[in-house]
Order: sequence, then C-alpha cells, then structure tokens
Amino acid sequence: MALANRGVVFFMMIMVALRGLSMAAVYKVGDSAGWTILGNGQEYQDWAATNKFFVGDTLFFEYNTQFHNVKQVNVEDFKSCNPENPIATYVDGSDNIILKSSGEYYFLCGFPGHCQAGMKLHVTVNSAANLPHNPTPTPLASNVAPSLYASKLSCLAMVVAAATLPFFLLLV
Ligand SMILES: [Cu+2]
Repeated sequence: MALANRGVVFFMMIMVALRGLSMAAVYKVGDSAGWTILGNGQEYQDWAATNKFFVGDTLFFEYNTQFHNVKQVNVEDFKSCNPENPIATYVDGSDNIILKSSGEYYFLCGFPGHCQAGMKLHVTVNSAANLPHNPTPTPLASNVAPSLYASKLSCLAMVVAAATLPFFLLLV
C-alpha cells in the first residue's frame, strides 16, 4: 500500500512537471534570425503563419538595440507603419511579451523605414488556453520553429503520460 501511494505521488509529480511545460509556449520571433530586416518583407508574416498562438504564450523578440525596437500598435498604425502612437514600446533587445488575451496583436520596429522593409508582425492569439496544443503535425511541420516543436513534444509527453497512468498504477 505504501508502495502504491509512493507511485501515485511520483506520478503526480511528473504530471505537474509536464503540465508546467505544456501550458504555455515561448516563440522566438523570426526563429534563429530574430527580429531584424531580413529581405523580402514577408518574413514575419510567413513566420506567424507557421505557428498557432494561444493565450499565455510568449513572443520573444531578440534584436540589436542600436538598430531596432518593438512597438505594439493598433491595426491602423500597423497598416501605415506609424510608430508614433504605440500601445507599448520595448527596447531591451531581449523582450518577452506575454500574450495575455485572445485577439489580434500588431508589432512593428519603430526605426525609420524598418517597418516598411518588413519589420512588422501580426499574430492572432487563440483563446483555447486550457486545451493542449494540437500535437498532430501539420503540412508545414518541416518549417515549424524549434520552439513550437518543443511545445508539441511536451504536449505529446503529457498525453503519453496520461495514457500510461492505468498501467503505471497496476505495476506499483
Ligand atoms: Cu528595426
């Protein structure tokens, strides 16, 4: 009986640890390139399209503060690349922005010309915060960011752990 109790406690500890891993994901904007001027102007739209964001997730912007910053703006200022009326401004060069509510988020770089050159990011944040992220690979899986991959793996680990619970309890 004592053994069984220890097994249950051990299992609970694993579940708590896995839950902590899978509840929220951190997405590095632009993946390895970070937040910068990349080339064709579509990079961050393409990057956003390969990810699915949920409330509680974090956008991590990494950039050289001499050349870039991050401004959250409204949709009109996003369209017109206007940095003068920001909702929030980030200048640390390694900014973690937690997506606290569902909806549309718009970011741009406030340095002259950078938004026009493609340093602008629009993400849609979904409200299904309590559901595990979809562990099924999408057709875009080969392009998926390592950070997303990690979150998918942790969700998968949680599903596997939950599925093996009955067997685990039988063993102890
Ligand atoms: Cu910039």
